[in-house]
Amino acid sequence: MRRHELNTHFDWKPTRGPYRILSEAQARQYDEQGYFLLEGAFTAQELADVRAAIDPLEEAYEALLREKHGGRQFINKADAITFTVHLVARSAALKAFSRHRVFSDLCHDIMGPGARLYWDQAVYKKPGNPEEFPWHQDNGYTFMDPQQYLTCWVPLTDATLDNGCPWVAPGLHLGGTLAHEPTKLGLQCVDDPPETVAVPARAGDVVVFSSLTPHRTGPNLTAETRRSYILQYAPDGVVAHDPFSGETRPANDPERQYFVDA
Ligand SMILES: O=C(O)CCC(=O)C(=O)O
Repeated sequence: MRRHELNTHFDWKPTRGPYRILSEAQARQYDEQGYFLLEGAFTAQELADVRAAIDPLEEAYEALLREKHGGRQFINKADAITFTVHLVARSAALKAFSRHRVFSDLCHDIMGPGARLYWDQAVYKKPGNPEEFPWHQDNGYTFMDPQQYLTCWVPLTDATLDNGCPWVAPGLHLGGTLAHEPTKLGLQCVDDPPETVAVPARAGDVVVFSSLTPHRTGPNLTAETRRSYILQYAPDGVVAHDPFSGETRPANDPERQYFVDA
């Protein structure tokens, strides 16, 4: 494991109470291990509405992937895994969901006031996909400064060991962003972490982790699609380093990078 070249200095910024939604134990786990599972955050109706908004957009994206890109584009692969991005800009229901009290409270507790939505994407892992999605930190894809932001991995169907639930490598967030190498399945920062934990989660839960927590998901060996919606939040003023051009830009697009607190 090596540091990312832009990670020249890093100090973990711990959560600070009083908390709106985190228990003391969850706050400690987030700070020490880089993740926790928030159980029962959403109702079945809320999830059904989110899924009804996402499914047609994902289906249209996969059709486009087949027609225009021969079934492959970057880390997307038709019939295996799709990443359908920036859905809040196309769905009022998803925009409202991204500002749900659960998320604004998590942002408040973990980053303080004034957080913005940074990124949203649905990740659908298709039936019988034998491939993992490799170990990475979210900050390894686009380097954000400050490096610490929040990822909420929301299972829309139960995420299990058999269908590709997340795994995390606790503790490695404390060193900041690691160097990532390309593989045929995605960027990878570590091949075989010293400690790993599977985080199966039910529809309605949120797997909450840092942009610096290495994570992977396993194969989907079942006959059903594993559906997740990933929402990421960052402090106002965060700057994105474009990995291709090296240019920097603020993450404040009014269409999809708005403040989440009411
Ligand atoms: O949900 C997945 O299967 C992998 C997605 C992921 O880890 C990510 O988008 O950072």
